[in-house]
Amino acid sequence: MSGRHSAVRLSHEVEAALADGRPVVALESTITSSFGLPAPHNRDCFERVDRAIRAVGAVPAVTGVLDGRMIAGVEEEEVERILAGDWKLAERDLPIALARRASIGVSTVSATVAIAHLAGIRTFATGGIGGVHRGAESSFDVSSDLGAMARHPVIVVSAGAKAFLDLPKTVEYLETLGVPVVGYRCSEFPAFWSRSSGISLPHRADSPADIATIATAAESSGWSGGILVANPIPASAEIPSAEIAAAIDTGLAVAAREGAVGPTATPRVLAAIAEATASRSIPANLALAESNATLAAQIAVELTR
Ligand code: PSU
Ligand code: MN
Repeated sequence: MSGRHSAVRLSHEVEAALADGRPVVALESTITSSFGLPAPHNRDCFERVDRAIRAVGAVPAVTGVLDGRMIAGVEEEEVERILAGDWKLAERDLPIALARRASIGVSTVSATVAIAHLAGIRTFATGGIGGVHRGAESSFDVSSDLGAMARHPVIVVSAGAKAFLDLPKTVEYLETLGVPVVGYRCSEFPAFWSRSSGISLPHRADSPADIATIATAAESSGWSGGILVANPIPASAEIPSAEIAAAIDTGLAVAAREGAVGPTATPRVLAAIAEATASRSIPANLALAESNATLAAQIAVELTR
């Protein structure tokens, strides 16, 4: 079992799919760890996303670090370990996790695009990307997800960025980095739990085939980085922005009071928002992750045509 780059261990299923040129969708493992969702919702998310990708005819490739190696795809008996991962790995943490032969590490968006790139996987489904945090003008807290998307040629399908971030600054920063952002059947940057943010996007695509064509054109234009596809949460699962706004304020206040900074900030705010919405934020999170998985799989299928 060795990837196109032997640094990445592929599951048997992912290895066979890549060798045959069949569609594969990378997944991050932070969202399905306790950093992203409380048990048992993390397992539920894992299973729903897995099923959604297979239903379209693609193969899911969960990324992370296992027994000192980067992985893309898990074997059946490894699922429990990846769900229980307790080291959140951004791209810059991968060298340390490998050097220390970490038993288990879960990948954020930045680590996932790095691993997918090495493994030759072009499409990735997540929930929401990390971005520019509110107050970044003093804290300088800007997720490494943004820079990683500019460096790795992977199509990232997300429901925008989590609305507790500074969404206008996140969109500006993506422009600065030169990352193409395409709204899927929408003209506004989605706000994770809500479909709209009031921030207009310059480009939209109305079919998976259109996105695949844009990705191919990006390559021929010499762009060596990725593309962000912004796919709004399904309307049936949406939480109105006025309602989620209050929960976000509470969540940010809790995280600030507890001094949650750096990699602990995002998990703490997510958990506090879940509390503040009496867990209503969780089914919304699962629905958007599933919807992103379906779209990513459809794009992956188009890319293999
Ligand atoms: N979105 C979620 N849950 C999560 C994350 C995003 O709904 O757990 C994770 C992703 O792995 C993302 C990371 O890459 O948070 C960003 O963390 P930070 O803000 O520390 O860069
Ligand atoms: Mn950060």
